[in-house]
Amino acid sequence: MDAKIRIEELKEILNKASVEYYVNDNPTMEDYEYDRLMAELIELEDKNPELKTNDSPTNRIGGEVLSKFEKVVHPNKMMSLADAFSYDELRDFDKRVKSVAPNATYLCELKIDGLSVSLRYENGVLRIGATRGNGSVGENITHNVKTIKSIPLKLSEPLTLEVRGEIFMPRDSFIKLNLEREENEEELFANCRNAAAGSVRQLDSKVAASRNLDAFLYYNLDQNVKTQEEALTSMKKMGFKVNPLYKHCNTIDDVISYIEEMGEKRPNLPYDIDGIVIKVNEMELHDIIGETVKYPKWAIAYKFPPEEVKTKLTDIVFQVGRTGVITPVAIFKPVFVQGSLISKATLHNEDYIKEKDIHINDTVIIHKAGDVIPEVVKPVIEDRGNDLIEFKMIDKCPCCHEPLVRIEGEADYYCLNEYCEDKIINKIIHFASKPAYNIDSLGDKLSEQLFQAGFITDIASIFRLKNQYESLVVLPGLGEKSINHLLEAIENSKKNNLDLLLFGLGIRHVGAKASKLICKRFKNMDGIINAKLDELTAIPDIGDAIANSLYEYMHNEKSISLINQLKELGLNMEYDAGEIKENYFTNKKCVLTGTLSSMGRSEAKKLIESFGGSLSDSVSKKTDILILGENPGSKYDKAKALGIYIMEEPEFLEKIK
Ligand code: 1X8
Repeated sequence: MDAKIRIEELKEILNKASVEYYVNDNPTMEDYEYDRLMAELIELEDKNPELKTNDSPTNRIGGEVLSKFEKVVHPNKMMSLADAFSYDELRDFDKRVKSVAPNATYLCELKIDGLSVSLRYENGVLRIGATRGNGSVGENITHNVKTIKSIPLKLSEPLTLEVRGEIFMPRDSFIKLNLEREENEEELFANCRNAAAGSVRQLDSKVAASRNLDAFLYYNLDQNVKTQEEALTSMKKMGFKVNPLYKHCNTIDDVISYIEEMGEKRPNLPYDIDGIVIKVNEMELHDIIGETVKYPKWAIAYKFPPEEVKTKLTDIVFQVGRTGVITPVAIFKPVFVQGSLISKATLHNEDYIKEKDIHINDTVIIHKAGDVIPEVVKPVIEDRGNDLIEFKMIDKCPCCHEPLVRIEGEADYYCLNEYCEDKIINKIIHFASKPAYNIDSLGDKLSEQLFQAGFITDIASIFRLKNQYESLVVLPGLGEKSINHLLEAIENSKKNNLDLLLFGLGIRHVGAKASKLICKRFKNMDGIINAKLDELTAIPDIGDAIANSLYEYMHNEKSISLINQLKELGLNMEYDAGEIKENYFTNKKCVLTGTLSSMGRSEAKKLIESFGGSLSDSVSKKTDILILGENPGSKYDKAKALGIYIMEEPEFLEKIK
């Protein structure tokens, strides 16, 4: 048979089977048969490359590698939505709508927590997939969009149109991905949204193809339809995946009932949602109601309050930190909270547990503080059974069994045994970690393995590993390649700036920020060793606790011996302050939420710091600027509530020049 005819035939069969499988949840073909036909198509296209077209399902496999993302100008601006955080705000929205369009009704849809995408089809063939970017200009991610199996590469009719929707990663794919990353000691994604965004922003489409992304479509910009509901049903007919949980509501009270109902469904959905989108259903009213520069006035996003989930607290265990501090940790039945599966949370100390009246076997409420760190909010008293076990603080170290000591005026218990294994291993892990000495490829698991095998005994021994090459390469799971990689990373790290070393030493109370301030003041390690106590407390933002702890550390024989060994091993002992140029960001405290399209978080941080500003993780009253990326999290809501200046990406790029 003519290759061209067979290719067309295969494309049609495979694309149809894909729609049934991925869009309609209605498999019509055995996997085996699908794979066999796909293999035939790949072979035919390999032999006849001129016959490979944009709509070929072989595009799903990925393989295209770009050197950079191209910009795409959106023919129609991609607006964001105004947010509502309460039912009162929704009722205000309803009043505003009804004042100009008394007959309006609403279409309510789930607000998918992913990233917005615009898809352009020409004559029925997918040509461009683009991110929202700043609304006017996005990035061309067509190569990755084509790997998303529920997005049709070809429509059944030769239509030219733009549709919009949300690319997301289902929760189970996200869990699987993070498990794999954990195994490979790669950085974990914080939630489904970040994982989806990280996958779509890959130059190599094979990566996106391996990530099991999915997409719901919810806007159709080019079909003449009378209502939003009709837009959804017509998109569904064209082969797009449309979320079925939408509802047409005649009144704002109906809208609120729908929100309540979806709020209850939310924890059990297979994907993350962060709210409900409410749109005026009648298209002809959209123009009458109008829009602001940023938002359409005919739609609003109701944002769910931070998710709180109930689970059973099954045990309280104890961890020994690098300073010897003993931390009780709650173990509970694993639950999904705002995009990640969690099974434990710190309980801080004995007083905290007593104050909150937390018992083993309590049902507890869990949420994420600042959107990231899981926290036990409180026990549910009315759910208590007769199996409660009262919490008891231990009096011996769970690792080395030495008696614990509670320091006067402090809530914490400490293990003071400097040979306690857990303490040593956690010191080493902290030293090598990203925010500290940042030794790439010496992750937690490898640190622990090398400690257990006796190769690493303290921080200095990391830099002597190179003398044991022959014994290292035969360790299970390692080998020449990974050992070379590790030793190279260790050698490279020796050039690190002094503040990373000071923080890496793990001196109690001396965090990353304090380390920088101290290094700035004393310039080199000898200056810090010889610093007087009053010179330390004179540094702005360095309090008595930090100063005393540092002073004590620097007057301890063992610490000095460690520092001398590190000096001999060739670690940099000088602080390079970098040249601070002054600009708008000098002395400004910034927080970033969402993803910037022009740079990663660490690059933004470096830039801000080069001008003498700072970038921290959470919003507080002291924050000066919230830098707003794409798909912001709850930091945005908090900043708005605190009246903090919100800076969008174009302004950030302008001011950071
Ligand atoms: C954003 C989203 C919309 C919808 C669902 N999820 C989102 N993240 C929807 O309309 N069903 S609309 C939207 C926007 O306009 N920025």
